[in-house]
Amino acid sequence: MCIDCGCAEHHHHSDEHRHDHTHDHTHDQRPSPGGRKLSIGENLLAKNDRLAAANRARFAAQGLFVLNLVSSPGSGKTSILERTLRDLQDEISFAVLEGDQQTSNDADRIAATGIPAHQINTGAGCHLDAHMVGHGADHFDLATTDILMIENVGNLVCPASFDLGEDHKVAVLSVTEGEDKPLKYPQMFQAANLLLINKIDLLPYVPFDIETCKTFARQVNPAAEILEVSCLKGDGMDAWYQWLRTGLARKQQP
Ligand SMILES: Nc1nc2c(ncn2[C@@H]2O[C@H](COP(=O)(O)OP(=O)(O)OP(=O)(O)O)[C@@H](O)[C@H]2O)c(=O)[nH]1
Ligand SMILES: [Zn+2]
Ligand SMILES: [Zn+2]
Ligand SMILES: [Zn+2]
Repeated sequence: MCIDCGCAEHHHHSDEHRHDHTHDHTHDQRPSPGGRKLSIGENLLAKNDRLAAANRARFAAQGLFVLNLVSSPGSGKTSILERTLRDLQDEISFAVLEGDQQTSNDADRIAATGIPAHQINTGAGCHLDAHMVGHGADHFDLATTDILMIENVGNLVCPASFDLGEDHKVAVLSVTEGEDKPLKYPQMFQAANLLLINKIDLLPYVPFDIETCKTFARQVNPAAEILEVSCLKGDGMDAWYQWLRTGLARKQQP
């Protein structure tokens, strides 16, 4: 976690917000004055982990399969969601939480597919946290939803440290970013069970060695599954859809 960026101190928090959801939290936890920076981070993450556990229990009670999409800005998270929703919406019931610092651009793009979408603006904050997601989920009818997709703020650092109560983090890395990213941002690639290497339609135009990228990704996370996709052209998307179906079936079995 980047304790120094102060990201956690900036996100908006209104004490007047609704609390009709079940997660059990207090709003008065402040790190002790003069405490070490590390203990601020520890406090904050411990609080986040409690709220994430509450989210996870709530989602499990509904048989909801929950994914947290993480990547640097522009890797294609929203584009992948748009295509996935269009292709699978007759088969699977989705809801989408969109995290961005400003604008509702991504939620507007998702809403255009007809799928329920809610935008969370983090202001100066560079990641979603479990508290925001708990409240964000109140906007959906979870009982009739199969998969909740959470698109995190585009950032390869902070979102790695914040559990949202998801089943899996899914990392997206596009071929224009360089094959060394799993080594440079290992926390994120360790935290993600699935890596989507996106924009493979651009491989003829960029010096990106996909096998080297996979080797680096496996170096930091030997268990990760890796799929190559182009959400623009559709290549590889069926394998991703199959991964979604398998995960959902596992979640919904009694
Ligand atoms: N060539 C190509 N372009 C793509 C592909 N997927 C996404 N793009 C383009 O990449 C750009 C960024 O895509 P977005 O879906 O907005 O990326 P994002 O990860 O949601 O971005 P942030 O929310 O800002 O972090 C857009 O111009 C997309 O059209 C792909 O598979 N191939
Ligand atoms: Zn940060
Ligand atoms: Zn996006
Ligand atoms: Zn709250």
